Amino acid sequence: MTEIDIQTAPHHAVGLTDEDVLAMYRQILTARAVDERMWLMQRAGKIAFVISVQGHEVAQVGVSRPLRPHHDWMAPYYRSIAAAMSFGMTAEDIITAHLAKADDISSGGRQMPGHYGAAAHNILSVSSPVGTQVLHAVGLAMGAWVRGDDAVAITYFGEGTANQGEIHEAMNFAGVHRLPVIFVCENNGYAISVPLERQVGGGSVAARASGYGFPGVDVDGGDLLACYAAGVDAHERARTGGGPTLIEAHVVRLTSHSSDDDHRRYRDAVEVEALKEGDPIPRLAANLQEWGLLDEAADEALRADVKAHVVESAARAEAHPDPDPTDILRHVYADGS
Ligand SMILES: Cc1ncc(C[n+]2csc(CCOP(=O)(O)OP(=O)(O)O)c2C)c(N)n1
Repeated sequence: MTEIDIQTAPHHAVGLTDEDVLAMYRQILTARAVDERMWLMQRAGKIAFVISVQGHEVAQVGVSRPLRPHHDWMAPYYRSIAAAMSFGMTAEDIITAHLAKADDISSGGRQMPGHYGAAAHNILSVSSPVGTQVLHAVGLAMGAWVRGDDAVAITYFGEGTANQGEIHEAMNFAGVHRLPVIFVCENNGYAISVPLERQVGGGSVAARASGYGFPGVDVDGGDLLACYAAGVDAHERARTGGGPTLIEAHVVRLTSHSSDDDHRRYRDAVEVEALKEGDPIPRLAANLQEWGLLDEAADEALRADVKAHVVESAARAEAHPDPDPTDILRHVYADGS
């Protein structure tokens, strides 16, 4: 491997050890492998619907890393596979949820795929209407403030969702009360088929933050260290009474919006082909090699290990029992069952 000056390694400069960065890389690879496996399972008729994290993994793992699992709170959205994993959900948990098995920790098989939630990991359940989770995160942050603890809430959403009315209400309220909340907008340039220029007046989501009275930060969502540094800064501000931060991470959506969509109907062939160049994973792998943390053989071994772990996780998830149809109304009404 390449020799690198320990004092100048860029990950050390943002406070990450070699082990930290390699663990984050493994998490990113795992989220990608889970996603790819689920597309195969969807095509095989085992999973009804997939909505992908592909292209967003680096941003999610980087920004989420500074948060404290079991202490801070997460209000995710449907692409939050890597974020949910950084709070403790496993590959098996994610796939079990998509298969709607009885012991799915998100909902016992009662939610549609992509609707993560895990009480044991402080992860709120995803709601289908886009944007509702942002108000929930502000509520969580207010709860922490009322209790007087230093918990922070983080929430994630797309730039299309950033235009919903409740996002403005949530951010304004959080700004007025300086609540400990981190808003993460993962801007992939599309809300299903609608491109950015038809969604966001002025083109920038981060720029809106000054109107709510807190910092808005633009970050390259393919740059792990920049995302991590933005997360550290936002977390520190929230935890110490400095109020909210809005992070806009610019990412690519490598797939169609979901398995029910075909992006070739609104992205031309040149754009679809060019997406691969924006894939953050090969870029991160190249960085890790530059920083002396990985060589090609080690990378291949790591990817093979991750793939085997995900294949085994999927097999275990498939073997879990299906829910009993007779208790379909459990958790729907307050009947105590
Ligand atoms: C209130 C509401 N309106 C519309 C929809 C349908 N819908 C689901 S995802 C989506 C696009 C959201 O795009 P964006 O927020 O940019 O996130 P991305 O999927 O690109 O990550 C829409 C319109 C919905 N679920 N809820």
